[in-house]
Amino acid sequence: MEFSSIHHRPNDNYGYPINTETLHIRLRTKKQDISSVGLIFGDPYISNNGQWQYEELPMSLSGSDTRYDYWHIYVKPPYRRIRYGFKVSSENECSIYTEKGFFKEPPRDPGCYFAIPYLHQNEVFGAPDWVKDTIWYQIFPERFANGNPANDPEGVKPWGSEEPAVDNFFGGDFEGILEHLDYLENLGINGIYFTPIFHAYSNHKYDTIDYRSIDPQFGTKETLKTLIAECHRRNIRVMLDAVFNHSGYYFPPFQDLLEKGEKSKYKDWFHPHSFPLKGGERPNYETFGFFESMPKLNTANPEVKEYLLEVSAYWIKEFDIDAWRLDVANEVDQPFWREFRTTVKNIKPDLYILGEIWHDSMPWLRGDQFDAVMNYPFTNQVFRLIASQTINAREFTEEMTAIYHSYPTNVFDVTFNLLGSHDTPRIFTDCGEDLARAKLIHAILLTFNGSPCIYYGDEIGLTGGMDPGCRKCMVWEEEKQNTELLNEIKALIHLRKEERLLANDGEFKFLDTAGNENIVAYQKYNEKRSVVILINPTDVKQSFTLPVDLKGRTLMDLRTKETTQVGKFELGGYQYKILAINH
Ligand code: ARE
Ligand code: CA
Repeated sequence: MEFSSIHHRPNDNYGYPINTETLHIRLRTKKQDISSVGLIFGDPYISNNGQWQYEELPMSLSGSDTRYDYWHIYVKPPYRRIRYGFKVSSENECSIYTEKGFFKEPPRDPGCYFAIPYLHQNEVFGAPDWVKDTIWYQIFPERFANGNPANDPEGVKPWGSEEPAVDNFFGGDFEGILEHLDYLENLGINGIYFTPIFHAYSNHKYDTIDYRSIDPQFGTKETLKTLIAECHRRNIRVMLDAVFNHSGYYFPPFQDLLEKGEKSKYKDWFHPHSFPLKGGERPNYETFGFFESMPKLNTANPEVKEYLLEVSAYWIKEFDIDAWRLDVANEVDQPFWREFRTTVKNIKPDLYILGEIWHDSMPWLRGDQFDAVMNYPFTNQVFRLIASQTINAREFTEEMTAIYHSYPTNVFDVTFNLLGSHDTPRIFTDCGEDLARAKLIHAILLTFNGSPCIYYGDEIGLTGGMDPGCRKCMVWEEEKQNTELLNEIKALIHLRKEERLLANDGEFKFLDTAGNENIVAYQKYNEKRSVVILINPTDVKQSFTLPVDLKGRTLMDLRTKETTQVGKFELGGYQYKILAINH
């Protein structure tokens, strides 16, 4: 038995409440080292003649990555508190794993065990209910549609007449979006994430000049109100982008600092190193990256805090937005985000808070800061599987299993999954403009756990490389759209809305494909029903069998409505299947 690989900690992804009655407990062990695990648990205050009273329940395997096996169990401690340990068995050894180490026999002192002292309602991670039913669509407003030439910025280029550059403008605006809401409704999406819309100098608007005004090239506050009301009428939620890590160069407080230097009353709003302020390659003030146009805000300063929290509240109160996406979220101090959460949730309890973090994000997802993060680890793995084809199905399954176990399941259920964004090359380009692979990667996005997001234009096969290449003008001429891809994505969205299990109304697990390393298989299930998704990421036909517990049963193909028997399967190159079964 490999003792040094056995790991548990009673918090975060290893031990957490799903609700005030139920705990989800996980244990990590070395891959293929342990044959069974039991949970030993009891109430800390119940003993008999000085002997602690405990029960034992078997845990089941919830997945394996490259190095570890993961075991899990749900328990309902009657008094909302628990002490527990693990009975870990291999073929020839058995040991009791506790907070105080390993024992041959279960210790009778509850003080030896792991402790979850009490299940508090306000400590249960809870993202808004509507999120798991949401299919997002990301709009980069300058490039979606130009509905009003009168508000075009100076030097605007005719729509789509040239490649997107760091500094060109095409005149996209709110009226353009309003004109195409029918298109979006028809596509089936029910949430829109807008990259920044506040007054700013650049075409991407991440360099805010005024957090309380709309950029005149996009429209007025009135047009935004109309747009949001129209979205709500169609049951489409609206998410805005909050760029609080830094302001823009032309933000008046920064201009004041530039002008007055040390004497400026805004000195503590930023992080100047010396005076006078100098930009250039290495500015003498802190910035996002080394961009002189993006001076970093001092979010620990109470004045800055108050200012930004008022801004956050303003757009909810006055415009009824449903969500905030937080730019560069991991470079802003966490105490700020805790106050941010309290502020916005007090106004609108079901507001969704999405942090932009590309890395492991557990510290922000403990229920006191964000509801979700942009799931770039997912993006990277589906990219490697289908686009660059640098990993096979088994490796993908292992990588995703590791990601799955790095978060509580209720966090994973609402994570914001994306194939790309305004910060990455276009997925159609990444897939070598291969329609079959583009369809397949969207099939994963729209059947996977989490809340999926489609980057505008990906659905019609828009192309483009790295930023700024990925910010082309949307193509509206039907003859130039990839309608086959569009129809496939529409059908997948429709299915996700129809089949509750696809919208994360159940549990998730990867399935064993009995030795075939080229098939990805996952199951979403509850006591009554299962949906099984099969993916062939190779260009050749694959044969495989599914786990025995489904053998002999009849499955319904949710797309063709044909039925098949569980047994040996065949799946053509780049094909997928979505199958359902009632238990
Ligand atoms: C500009 C030009 C680009 C040029 C770039 C670099 O437009 O063409 O390539 O400069 O020279 C905004 C604009 C960008 C602009 C940038 C600077 O949208 O177009 O780039 O400002 O002016 C990290 C951060 C993450 C951040 C990404 C970009 O962690 O927060 O970098 N994303 C947000 C937004 C961006 C936005 C900003 C931040 C700034 O979504 O659109 O940029 O407000 C790894 C790292 C990640 C890293 C990621 C991507 O995975 O681990 O930390 O993300 O790569 O680089
Ligand atoms: Ca315009």
